[in-house]
Amino acid sequence: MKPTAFKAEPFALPFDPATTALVMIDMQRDFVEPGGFGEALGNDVNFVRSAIGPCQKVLAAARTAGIMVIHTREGHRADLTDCPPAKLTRGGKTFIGEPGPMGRILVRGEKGHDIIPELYPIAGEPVIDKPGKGAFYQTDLQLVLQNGNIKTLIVCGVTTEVCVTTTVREANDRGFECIVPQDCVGSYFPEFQKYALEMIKAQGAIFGWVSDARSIVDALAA
Ligand code: TIU
Repeated sequence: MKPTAFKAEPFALPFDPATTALVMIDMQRDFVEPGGFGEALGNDVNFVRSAIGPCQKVLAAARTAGIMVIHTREGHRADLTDCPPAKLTRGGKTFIGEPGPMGRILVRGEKGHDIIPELYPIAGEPVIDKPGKGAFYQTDLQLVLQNGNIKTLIVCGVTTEVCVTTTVREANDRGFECIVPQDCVGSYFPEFQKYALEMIKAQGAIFGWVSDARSIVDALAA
């Protein structure tokens, strides 16, 4: 594949497939299926499930194009020693580490913590386990990207205003160019979805670009 550009707002983003990675943020049962952390916080998971189909299309296009694909999962050690006490106290009906219908909420190794079958990683795709909202904090993501000579990130996943934009901000400060396909990210709150996306591309792409699944798929297939 030759270098080309993603159709995006506020302007097109040139990219080279050899230095571009897809980062799929936290498409875990705990956030997108009933009974997990998202629902425990009082949210309706149906709001974020619309991202699954477009994410499948972008994931398939990335695999076909042969670009690097990385998945992240938010969660904690079984003994919760890597979970800040302040994070443990926050939630709704159920808290991190407590039993739920898909195992202990947001605990590594539990069914709810794992990635949904529709977007499951295949061999060769790194999975980054992260204790925080941002994918760079206390993980080896930066090292993986640097070793892969990656400069551009296509960032998908949930939720738009929490783990997606936290990661995009972290990546932007580290010199990566981030593009977010708007239909591949989901929020439990429609107004947060709208404004989180507007913030990314405001002020001449202050910390990233916004696009859509179709434009990403078309550019990767070009
Ligand atoms: N609550 C919420 O919107 N999100 C999170 O807690 N984690 C992620 O976004 N992955």
